[in-house]
Amino acid sequence: MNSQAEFQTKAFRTSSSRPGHGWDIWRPLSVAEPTAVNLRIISPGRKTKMKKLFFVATAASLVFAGHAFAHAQLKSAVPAADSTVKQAPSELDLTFTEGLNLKFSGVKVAGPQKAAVKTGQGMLMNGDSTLMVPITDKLTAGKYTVEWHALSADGHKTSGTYSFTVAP
Ligand SMILES: [Cu+2]
Repeated sequence: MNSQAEFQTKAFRTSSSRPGHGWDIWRPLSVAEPTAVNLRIISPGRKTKMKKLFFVATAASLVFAGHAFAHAQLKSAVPAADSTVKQAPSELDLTFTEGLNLKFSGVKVAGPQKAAVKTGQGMLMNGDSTLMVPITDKLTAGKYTVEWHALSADGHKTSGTYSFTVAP
């Protein structure tokens, strides 16, 4: 190698390894435009972190989606939905999948010919997940519809309707 070729090689190496020179290496990185340069600065460790973040975000969205179906749904009732009872109940027990906020939870009961049934002050039992509502009217034979609304302790509203029949 002659001395001039050696000098040129050194000069090239020097200029391309100096910050501020060799713009193809030190060009500004753009997040919106993933380039080979961008990908190169993401170390294997950072890739793993991003994978973890993606996993956490996916899991979180699944949890939220699942929760939309989970909060304060009616689990069971006494008298049970679609049941026929011989004895007129003196109270309704509605058990939910979550604890309720009593102030914003309650029932409306309608009897045959949609006549309103008088109910007393509801109360919560069973870790606030069972709403007990006294029935002040004496229920006669017929089909009764319970329209319930609930506010769960986590602040979500749900509502629903079920019926039972009194057949002494
Ligand atoms: Cu909820």
